[in-house]
Amino acid sequence: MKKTIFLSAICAISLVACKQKPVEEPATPAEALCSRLSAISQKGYMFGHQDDPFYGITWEYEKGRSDTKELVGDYPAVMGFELGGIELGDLKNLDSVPFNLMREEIIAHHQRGGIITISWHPRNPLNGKTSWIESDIKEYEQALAEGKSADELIDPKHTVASIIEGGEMHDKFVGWLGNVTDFIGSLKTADGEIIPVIFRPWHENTGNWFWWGEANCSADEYKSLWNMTQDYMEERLGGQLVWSYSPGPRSLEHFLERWPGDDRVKLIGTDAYQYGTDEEYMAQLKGTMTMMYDYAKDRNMLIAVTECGKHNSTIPDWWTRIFNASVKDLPICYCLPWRNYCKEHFGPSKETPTAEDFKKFYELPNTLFLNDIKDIK
Ligand code: BMA
Repeated sequence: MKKTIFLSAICAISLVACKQKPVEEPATPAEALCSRLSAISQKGYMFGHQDDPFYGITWEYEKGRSDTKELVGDYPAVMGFELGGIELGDLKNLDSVPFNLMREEIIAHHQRGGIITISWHPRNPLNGKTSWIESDIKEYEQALAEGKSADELIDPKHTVASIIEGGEMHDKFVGWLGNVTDFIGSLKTADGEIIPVIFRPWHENTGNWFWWGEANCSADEYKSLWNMTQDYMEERLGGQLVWSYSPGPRSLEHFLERWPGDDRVKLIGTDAYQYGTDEEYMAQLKGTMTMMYDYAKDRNMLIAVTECGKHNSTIPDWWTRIFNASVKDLPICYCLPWRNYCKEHFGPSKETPTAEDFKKFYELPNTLFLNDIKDIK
């Protein structure tokens, strides 16, 4: 159902932010996507969903299916895809999604007028394990405690240092970047149109669970990692990517500690999952997004809730009372609940206790699904 256009205080805020950009023809697909995102954020925020076309709570790989569409009759406006595994040339990602199918679904979503965002949970180039480092650190510390010498062991916290310029894994890692770049570079329609992508590497870096997390590398090492990734990919993909940075900062100072730089990021966001009480989550989400908006608004940057959700939520009105209430007054351009699969879910589905509330969320004038945005250029 087409929704009425939402004009309220947030539009006024967005219009002010938007005015700063001189009206000129966007030169690259990424610039065109940025101006599209900013036009969309004047109408409301897009609903997105990770891995939406591949599987849901009760099904897998059935062409055309989508938990979102089956509940409300429309696709998410944004779809999120994950590249973990591509670095080694795997045929399927870490969640078993075949990369060839991923490419097909990305092209299909682009052609129906939707927007694509990509995350990457690469393996650890130093010890061959996963992005998640906590158990590697425990094992390492235990081995030291048992009397093993540090020389015989691999210190997992050395990972970032090992891959930046001068590190022993640098060349290997550049090869990994090559595989990521080749995949994203292959995202084109049959007539050669380049598909722009919101790319969100090295996310949640204010946490310690990934090898690029803040306890596992210095701020300078993190920034070198970001710059190396961005410079390599920009040189080869030339304006296909909208660079998105998504930490979970406690304050502006904390946010700025590892900030790659105003010239390096176009979209700022946070990954916001509810673990605590409703009130805590709402205050934290609103507070973080307000802080990010304060930073973004004078710099012609966009803001989004780059991942979100409540794990297997049984709070019946989570979407309207908790999520929408926290972000509705801010000009975020999208939110991206994480994936639904048989073991856990964060997104909507007719099988969940939040299904009826999601239908209300869909009807809100400020929530945008594919049909609401497909014609906004
Ligand atoms: C995480 C979890 C994992 C998954 C990863 C990458 O947050 O959903 O199961 O492998 O994202 O998609």
